[in-house]
Amino acid sequence: MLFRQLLLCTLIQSLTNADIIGVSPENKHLYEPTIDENGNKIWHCLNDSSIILNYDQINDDLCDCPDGSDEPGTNACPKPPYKFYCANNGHFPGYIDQFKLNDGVCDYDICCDGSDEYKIGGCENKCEEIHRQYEEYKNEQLSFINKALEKKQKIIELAQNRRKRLIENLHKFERQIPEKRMELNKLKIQFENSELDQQDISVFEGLRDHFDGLVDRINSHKRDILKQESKVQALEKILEVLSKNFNPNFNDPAVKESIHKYQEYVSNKEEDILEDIHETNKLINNLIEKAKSIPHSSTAEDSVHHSPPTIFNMIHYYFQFFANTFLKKSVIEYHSNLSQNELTHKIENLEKELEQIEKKISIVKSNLNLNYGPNDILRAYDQVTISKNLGGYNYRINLLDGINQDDVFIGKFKEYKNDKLYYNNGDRCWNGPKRSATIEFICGEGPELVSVSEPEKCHYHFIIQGESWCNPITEEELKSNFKIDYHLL
Ligand code: MAN
Repeated sequence: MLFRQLLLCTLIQSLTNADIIGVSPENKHLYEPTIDENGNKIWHCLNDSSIILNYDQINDDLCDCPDGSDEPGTNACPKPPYKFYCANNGHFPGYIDQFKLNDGVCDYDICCDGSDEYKIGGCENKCEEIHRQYEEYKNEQLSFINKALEKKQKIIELAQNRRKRLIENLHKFERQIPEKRMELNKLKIQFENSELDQQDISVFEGLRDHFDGLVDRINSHKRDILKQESKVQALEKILEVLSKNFNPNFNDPAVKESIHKYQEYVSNKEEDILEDIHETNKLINNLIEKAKSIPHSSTAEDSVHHSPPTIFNMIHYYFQFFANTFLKKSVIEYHSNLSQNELTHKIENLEKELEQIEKKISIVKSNLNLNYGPNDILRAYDQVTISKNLGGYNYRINLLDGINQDDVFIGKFKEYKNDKLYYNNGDRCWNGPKRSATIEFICGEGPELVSVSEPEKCHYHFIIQGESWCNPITEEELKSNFKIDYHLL
């Protein structure tokens, strides 16, 4: 009998030491007793070690410590430092506010073991069933989230492919620019040169003054020669008459010698002098005709005199120099067979083309700079329409474009900021502002519009759910999101 009493006392003693009700295993060490000089078990308040209590003052329903640390398992102190610990064996532990202890309500969502009502009782331990529900919920959640994350990955890949394609297009357009500019410069040079070609004159026209002077000169020489010739002919006539009619009987040696020399002169006289002059005339005429048929193409020196080099010719010159020196290949042709009109047309078209390419580059660049959310994920929703009839209105949402409520325009996509999409500049409300909207996203099967509200007049708030907004879920999140199905308890 004595032995049994001793055993019970020891058991109660050890239980009291080990398990202060409401204290979690990790805080247990804070509630270890100390033995004073008289051999009594004592304990110090947690926030003030100068306050010493008898060990049995813990959970005696009287608040002794300023921080309430002496009443972890009762509702005696207003704000104890730790919540009441429910062990919930077979499930996960819970921590409940002390004011909910022994209030006649079984708070199974926190204490499935019913320990929050340990004094009153009446709360059966439901941990087994609740844990079964939790496991079921957890498995459903994990299987959904795994599938959702797979889908999200595909959506991210789609978004990134779109980004990649945009970048490729940007590079393609950027590569076209120098090609087109070079082509344009070539055409401009050709146009410029065609202007010069038009001004081009034949060699004859260029040297006309010289030719005219030369011809005048030759003609005047010809006239001189003919004049001289007629004088010579007159002289010859005189000498001829003399040589035929002189009287040899006078025996004048001077006359005899002169007549003799005249006869010698006549027998050696060349008859082709005039012919030579004709030849010269013919030569000059041929030269003139030839000169008329040869176009005058200016040499570098000439162009300095005739027209100063333009910027295009200079660019061309240096480009050609570079190309000849480094590329060993001439790229630009100076002249074109096209007419000036055709060249002008081509230049205008090319300029338009360049302008369009530059515009496309700037559109693509600003698109690439837009914030489309983490991983650019919203790019995947370009051209996607999310529609739903809610509250009597049919909503059509194009995330990256705009929102419609039946025929009313609610707003144009403005930006993505702080995980939300903003829309503005919608149709004006009667006697009110222009319509605008905000979209918030939640994780779920989708994309689906799950709710719409109008928190302020004509400002709408939409909630869209979809896998794109799911993230890996932690055990802690699962535990806090879990809801008991009380019908099954
Ligand atoms: C329409 C709808 C409503 C809006 C009113 C404002 O009925 O667009 O959402 O509140 O106009 O007049």
